[in-house]
Amino acid sequence: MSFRPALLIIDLQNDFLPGGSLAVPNGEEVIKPILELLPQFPVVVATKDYHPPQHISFASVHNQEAFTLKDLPNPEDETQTKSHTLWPDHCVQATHGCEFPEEFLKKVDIINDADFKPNTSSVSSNTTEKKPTNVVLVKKGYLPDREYYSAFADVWGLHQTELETFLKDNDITDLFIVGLSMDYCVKFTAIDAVKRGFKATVVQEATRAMGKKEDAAMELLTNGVEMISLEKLNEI
Ligand code: VGL
Ligand code: ZN
Repeated sequence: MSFRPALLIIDLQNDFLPGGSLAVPNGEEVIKPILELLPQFPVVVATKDYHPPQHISFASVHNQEAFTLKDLPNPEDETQTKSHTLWPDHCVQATHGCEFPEEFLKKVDIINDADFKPNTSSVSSNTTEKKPTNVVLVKKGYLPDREYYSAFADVWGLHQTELETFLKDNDITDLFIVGLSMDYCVKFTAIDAVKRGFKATVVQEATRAMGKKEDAAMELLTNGVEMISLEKLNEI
C-alpha cells in the first residue's frame, strides 16, 4: 500500500477564533502548530464554512436563541427532520469572520482545486526565503437550506463538495486533520473520511473543541479515527 498524505485544515476562520461570533475556547492555540505542519505536506486543503446571510443553521433566522435545538427538514423530503443546534450568525460570505486569520494568509497561496500542483520544497533553490504553501480551498455550507459539518457533504448526504474527488484524483491515502472545531466539523469530517476509505488522523495540538475534548476524542476513536501528537507526527 502506498502512503500519500494530505493535511486537511478545517474552518480556520476568524469567527471561530477569539473575537469571532462563534469563538472556540483557546482556538488561537491551533494556529502555530498548523503553520508548523504546512511545509511538511505535498498536498494541503483548507476548508471554509461559507454561509449565505440567512443560513438555516442561524438562530436569528428562526427567532430563537443561539445554542438551542430545532428540528430542521431534509431539503429534498420535508417529512424527514433531524434535530440541529442553532448557532449565532457566523462565517457569512464576504465578511471578516469568514476569512482565514492573517498569520495563516501570510504563509499560503490559496488556490482552487483545478489549479492545484503539489508543493515540492518549501525552500526555493536560490534563496533561503520560504515559498508560500499552495493550499486548495474547499467551501461548504453555502446552500442556504441545509447544515454542513463534514467537509465532504451536508448533514443529509445530499450535496457532495469537491473534496473527495480532489483527494482521490491526487491519490491521497491518509488525511491528517486539524482546525476547528474538534467536536463539530473536525470530528464529522474525520469520521466521514474513514467511511470514504481514507485513513484519518487528528493532530491533538492542532485542534480545539467547543465542549469537552475527551468526548470528541472518544467518538473519533470508536469510529476508526486515530489521534496523534505533533511530536509523534514529526517522526513519520
Ligand atoms: C462549525 C458549528 C457551525 C465548525 C461550523 O466548523 O465546527 N460548527 N458551523
Ligand atoms: Zn456553520
